[in-house]
Amino acid sequence: MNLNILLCLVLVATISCNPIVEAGGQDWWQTAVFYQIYPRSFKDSDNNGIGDLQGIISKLDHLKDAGVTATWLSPIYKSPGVDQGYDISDYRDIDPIFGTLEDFKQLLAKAKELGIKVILDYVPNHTSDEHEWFKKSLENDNEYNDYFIWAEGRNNNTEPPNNWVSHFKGPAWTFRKERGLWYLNKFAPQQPDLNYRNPKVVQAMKDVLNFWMDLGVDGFRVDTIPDLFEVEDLRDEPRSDDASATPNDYEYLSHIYTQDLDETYDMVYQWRELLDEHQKTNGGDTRVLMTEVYSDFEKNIKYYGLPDGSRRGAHFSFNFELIVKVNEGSSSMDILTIIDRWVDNLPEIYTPNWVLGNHDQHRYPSRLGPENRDSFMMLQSMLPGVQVTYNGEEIGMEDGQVSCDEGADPQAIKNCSIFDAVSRDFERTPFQWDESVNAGFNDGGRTWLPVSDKYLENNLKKQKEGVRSYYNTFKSLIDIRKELTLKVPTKTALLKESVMAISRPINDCRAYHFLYNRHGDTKEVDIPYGLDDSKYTVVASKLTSQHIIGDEVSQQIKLDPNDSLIVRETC
Ligand SMILES: *[C@@H]1O[C@H](CO)[C@@H](O)[C@H](O)[C@H]1NC(C)=O
Ligand SMILES: *[C@@H]1O[C@H](CO)[C@@H](O)[C@H](O)[C@H]1NC(C)=O
Ligand SMILES: *[C@@H]1O[C@H](CO)[C@@H](O)[C@H](O)[C@H]1NC(C)=O
Ligand SMILES: CC(=O)N[C@H]1CO[C@H](CO)[C@@H](O)[C@@H]1O
Ligand SMILES: [Ca+2]
Ligand SMILES: [Ca+2]
Repeated sequence: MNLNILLCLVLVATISCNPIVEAGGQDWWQTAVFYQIYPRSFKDSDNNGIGDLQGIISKLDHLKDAGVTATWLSPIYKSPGVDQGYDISDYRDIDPIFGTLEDFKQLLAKAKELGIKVILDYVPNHTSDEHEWFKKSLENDNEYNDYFIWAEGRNNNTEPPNNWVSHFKGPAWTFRKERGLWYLNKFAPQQPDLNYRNPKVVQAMKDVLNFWMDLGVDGFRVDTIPDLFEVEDLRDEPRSDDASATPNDYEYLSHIYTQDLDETYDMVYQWRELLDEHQKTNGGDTRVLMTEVYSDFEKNIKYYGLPDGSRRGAHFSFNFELIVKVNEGSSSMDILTIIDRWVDNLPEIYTPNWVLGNHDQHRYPSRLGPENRDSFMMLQSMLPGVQVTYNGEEIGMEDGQVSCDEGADPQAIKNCSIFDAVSRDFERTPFQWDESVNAGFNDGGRTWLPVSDKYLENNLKKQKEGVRSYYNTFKSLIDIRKELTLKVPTKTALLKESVMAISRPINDCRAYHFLYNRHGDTKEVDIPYGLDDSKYTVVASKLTSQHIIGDEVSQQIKLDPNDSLIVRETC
């Protein structure tokens, strides 16, 4: 029995006691909102069109104001920019377009002052071909010759060593006459894959993590991790069952020898040990490791660690199900099935998490219908565990409008006939701060992507002034979430075929209930798991709802089509 419960039993006669909320020793990150900043698009301090660290510093108060306690920044490392910061030429320095290491230290200091944790992106799969390590490897320097994956080609070295295909199409190998060998690049040729079978590489990359933690960084988000290891003997991959793929397409092969290898999980577990060790040695709060994996549930949970917890990996591995499996047409039943799977099947020692958007996916108000944006905002906040919010979601930002000639996404602008289908620029347009020129992103200079036309009707300043606004909803949801610790059960129900319900009973006398009538007609439903004689107060509702915050409702409640709300039950 834990001490809190014991204390409660002792005190219960005299003091009202709530062991469920108070107990548990929940760590800072477990129900936190992690706010992803895409630095290029957040705030441009020097009016050169690209967001930067001083811009972020000047807007950290916004995070504080919104109630956010942790932020993760998309890559800010020194990079030639072939793949928008995912080709890193120095893991220990800031790219000049974003600022300097001094700026970053200033950012950390200000964040610390405001109580906001700072998480950095970690891109371990490959460096830039301009990284010192690669230059030395190219010169066959003894120390570095094995830092990358070099191999002799087939057919007397005239063809790549095997049939592997790059994510960006074509052979995953590039020939360099300096060494007379081919190197592996699973993305662009300017992104040589690091050789994780070389212990020196493993150590050098661990040193990078320590470098940033020594500066005060609170954790890392690891970019698409499955590609870390490949089989050592470089054997050919078999054909996939995708009949429409051509040999140049990544989808042509089944990636059984280049993705999700056991060694990759082990490396994640090693990084976790390193983070834990850093905390043990230097004190302070938990350093958090989060992994980005677009794989199925079974693979994804292996990144968390072994099922019995004997080895731990990521504190959480992003759950993208609400992105990849939910669309505008999804029924309440479809969505609840997805939620139940995570809630019911994630081993209890692990913490669930919920993501609605990021810099690689169309913004959810555009994907799921602008009309449904606040319903999904409420849904996400009522789910157990970590919430991940992409910058702009707190004001319900939709995708911007970008044409191919204004675009920047390197894979998309290569071929304008596929731009609309594949570009990620739409979800990366500048943050909409206010109604001034360029939405307050900068002082009217150029902007690296066009500012959305919608900024006059939708910007942070306007939403702060509104009584009912997405931003105000977002803030009040963060307050509610403070009560929804991991100990609070999550109960789902489908009512009258179209209404989804999520109940979070905190104790016998207090619960939150989320109801969402997706499609269908007006429905009258009984709040499930609620008691007849309880009091029900609306604490959040869709902006167009007839149910206004503060209204008292009965256990039986009427919901218009697409209406949603959260009620607090008290007795
Ligand atoms: C293999 O390539 C080398 C270098 O280009 C050439 O000298 C040699 O003749 C080739 N051998 C065969 C068998 O084609
Ligand atoms: C409800 O939302 C769906 C999806 O966005 C939309 O197609 C439909 O028109 C909405 N229904 C009403 C009555 O607003
Ligand atoms: C551009 O994409 C279209 C549509 O997939 C394709 O037919 C065309 O060959 C591509 N052009 C180039 C230059 O790759
Ligand atoms: C594990 C890893 O670093 N993967 C990255 C490989 O490169 C692509 C393209 O730059 C990134 O998107 C992945 O995150
Ligand atoms: Ca700038
Ligand atoms: Ca690799």
